[in-house]
Amino acid sequence: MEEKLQLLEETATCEVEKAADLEELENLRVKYLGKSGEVTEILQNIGDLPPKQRPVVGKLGNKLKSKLESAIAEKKDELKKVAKEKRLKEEEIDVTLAGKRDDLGSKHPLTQVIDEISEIFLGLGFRIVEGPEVEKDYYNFEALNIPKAHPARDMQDSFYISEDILLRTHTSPVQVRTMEETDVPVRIIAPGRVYRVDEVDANHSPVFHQVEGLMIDKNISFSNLKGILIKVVKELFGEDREVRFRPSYFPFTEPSAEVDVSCALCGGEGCSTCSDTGWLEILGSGMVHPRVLEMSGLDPQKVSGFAFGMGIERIAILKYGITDIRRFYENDMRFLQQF
Ligand code: 2U9
Repeated sequence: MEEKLQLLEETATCEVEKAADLEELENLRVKYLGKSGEVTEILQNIGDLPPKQRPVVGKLGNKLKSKLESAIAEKKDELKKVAKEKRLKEEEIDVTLAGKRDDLGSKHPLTQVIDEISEIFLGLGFRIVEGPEVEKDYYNFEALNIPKAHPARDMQDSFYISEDILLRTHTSPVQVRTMEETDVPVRIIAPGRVYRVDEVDANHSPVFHQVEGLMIDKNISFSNLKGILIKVVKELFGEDREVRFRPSYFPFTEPSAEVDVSCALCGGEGCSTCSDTGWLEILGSGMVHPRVLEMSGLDPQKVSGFAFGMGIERIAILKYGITDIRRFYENDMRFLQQF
C-alpha cells in the first residue's frame, strides 16, 4: 500500500504539473481529491486495512492529500495568470492608430438663407415669430381679405384637414395672430414651411419655405417699405445690384408691388436666366390693406404698415445658381456638401 501511495504521488504531481489549462486541472482535482477520487478512497477505506498499517497509510495519505491540494492551487494560480495574459494580448488595442472621424454635418442651404435673411432683419429691429403649419381657414384666408369665394383662393389651393382647418399656404397667419395679440409698433418676420397644391417640377413643390414680414406703426408709408426692402435686397444680393418696384395686386395689400433685382449674369443686359428682361423677380410687397388692419383690431385711421413675402427656395436658387427645386429635398450629400 505504501508503494501504491508512492506511485500515486509521482503520477498525480506529474499530471498536475503538465495540466495545460484550468479545465484539465479541475478534472485532475476530481480524479484524485474529488468525492470518489483515488486519494479520497484510500483515506476512506483505511478501516479495511490491518490495524498496523492504518496509522502509516493515514499519515502518508493525508500528506499526499495536502501536497496535491497545494500543487493544484499553485498550478491554478499559474494557469490563471497565463490565461489573463493571453486575453490581454488578444484584446490589445493600438492607441496610436488614427480614429474614425464622424462626418461633420452642415446647415441645409435653405436654413442658411433663412438665417441670413433673419440676421438682416434682426439688425433692422425686426423680431422673428413662428406659428402653426396647420391653420384655421380664418387666419390663412378670411383675415387676409380673401373670403370664401375669392378668386385668389385658386392660386393658393390648399390641403384641407377639414372644412375650416388647412395646411397654411403662406406664413401670413403668423402675422395676423401677432397683430391680434400685440400693440403697435409691430416689426416682425415670419419664416417657415408652407403648403400649396402643385405638381412637382423643376420650379414647383407642394411644400416650400417663405419669409414674410410686417411693419406697422403710426405714419408708415410706401417710402418706409422701399427703404427697408432696398436695404435688405442689397445686403442679400450685393450692393452693386439694382432694385425695381413693379405695380402688382394682392388681396391683402393696397397698393402692391413686386420687387425685382437686376440680373447678375448679364448685368441687366438681358439673358436666358432673366428671360431677356435684365430683372429677376424676388419678392412681393405692399401697404397692408385697411380691411386687414381692421379685422385684426387695428384702426387704419391711426396706424398703417407694409408687408412683404418671399419664397426661400427661389432666393436660394438665384443666389447659388441652382437649376431644380427638387435638389433641396433629396438630401443628396453631393448637393448638400457644396454649401
Ligand atoms: C399680413 C398682411 C399682409 C404678405 C405679402 C407677398 C406680398 C408676396 C409671395 C412671394 C413669393 C408669396 O412665396 S411666394 O409665392 N408673397 O408676394 N406677401 S405681401 O402680406 C401680408 C402678410 C400678413 C397681416
